[in-house]
Amino acid sequence: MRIIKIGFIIGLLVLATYVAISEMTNTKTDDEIINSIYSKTEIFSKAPYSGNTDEKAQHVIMIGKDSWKPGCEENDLCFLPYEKIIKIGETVLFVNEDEFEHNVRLRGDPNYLHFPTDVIKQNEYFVYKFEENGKYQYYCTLHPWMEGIINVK
Ligand SMILES: [Cu+2]
Repeated sequence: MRIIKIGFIIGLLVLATYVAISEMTNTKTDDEIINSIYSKTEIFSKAPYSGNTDEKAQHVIMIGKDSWKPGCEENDLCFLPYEKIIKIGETVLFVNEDEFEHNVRLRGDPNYLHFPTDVIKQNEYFVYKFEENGKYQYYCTLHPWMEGIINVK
């Protein structure tokens, strides 16, 4: 009887450990997200949207689901993460996970970070390399409540 109880407790512990580990691995790193996107699509050569570089990105910014609706800004969930700290010369991959089109433009700059189009469709990407340090505040012109910061140090 006692052995059965101990066996049951060990079984529960193993299960709890398994659940905890799979929870942890669900949170993907930027590297994992970038590698999985690059393995699915040749974004450098075939992307309808490009930024200012063909280099592989080191960082990801997601355009969050439902950010076309006002309200995402209350919890900084429009661009994810709201603020990203990167180094000079690093490249950011922007991914539109929303079902609506969006764009990315720096405050005080009439140009978009991507071309030739002014919108990024669902599940489309572009890459942008930041060559100079500074705090880059950007937003979506279609949904001006969508804001984010890239802090290049
Ligand atoms: Cu938008």
